[in-house]
Amino acid sequence: CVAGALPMTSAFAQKKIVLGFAQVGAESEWRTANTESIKSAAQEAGIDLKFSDAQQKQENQIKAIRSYIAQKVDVIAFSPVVETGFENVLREAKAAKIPVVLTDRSVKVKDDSLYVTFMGSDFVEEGRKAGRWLVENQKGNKGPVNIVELQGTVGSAPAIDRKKGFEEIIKADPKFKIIRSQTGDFTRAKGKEVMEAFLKAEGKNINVLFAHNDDMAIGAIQAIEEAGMKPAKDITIISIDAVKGAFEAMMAGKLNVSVECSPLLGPQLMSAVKDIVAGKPVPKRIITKEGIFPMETAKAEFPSRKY
Ligand code: GYE
Repeated sequence: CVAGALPMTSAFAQKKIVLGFAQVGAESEWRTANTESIKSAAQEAGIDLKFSDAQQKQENQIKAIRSYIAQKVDVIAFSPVVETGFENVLREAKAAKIPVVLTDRSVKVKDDSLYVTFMGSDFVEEGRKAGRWLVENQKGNKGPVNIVELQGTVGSAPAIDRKKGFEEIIKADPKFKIIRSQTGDFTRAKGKEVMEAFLKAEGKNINVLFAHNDDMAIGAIQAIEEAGMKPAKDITIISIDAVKGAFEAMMAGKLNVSVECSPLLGPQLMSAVKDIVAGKPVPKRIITKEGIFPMETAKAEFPSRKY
């Protein structure tokens, strides 16, 4: 011990901040990277993290949040599976004076004092980016351009908003037609299954696949190959997230483009949690910055990808 310095005994050491985090599940590569980012950032920040996985079920998530309230954690953070139905549990947290941070996905509530901040991507803009890429890609093609859509989890912010942004752009030209649209719940298995059904019903009619995430696109690629067609050639494929699996598919010439959605929210979550506990103001909305990666850029970008 340096002379004069106080030893860090428990009496002097600062109490660790306790953060309860209610995760959506482990449905995708994106989610795995998000969980990893949160866990490692908590460790680095010296925050005591209580972590739960809701397996994509809202009821599990509500249960987890209630248990964090009962444990009197300092801050609760969660990524809401769906947009609606969280009002009651958010009111309970507020009554217990536990601040709530939304990460990744948002909720629809009338009273926005029920959470401190929402940090995450602009999903509508991601949908628009996907749409703009398609419009540019199909320039000079008279059409019709028949699109099938694999939606994310029903009622989730990214599924609702990505659809909205994409439609907003493509509706400017009537040659674009969404001929089938169904949920694949953001998973590879479901993406494959639903694409098989699309192929059975529409076959060679399908010109474009818009998948709300890379995992569903990767599942669909398998279905397309098994149907004897060439992904990214016979069917143009657009997806969202830009996870490593998507880069691999692009480098293999099987996926045309992926719009970036960063899951690396851990560091900014921990810094917001510290600010909140210290009583510092935090902005109500923290937007993640992201780009778009067409197939041609995949090889050059791949080595620097972090998820
Ligand atoms: O795009 C998808 C994941 O909420 C942004 O959830 C997230 C989405 C992501 O399962 O892969």
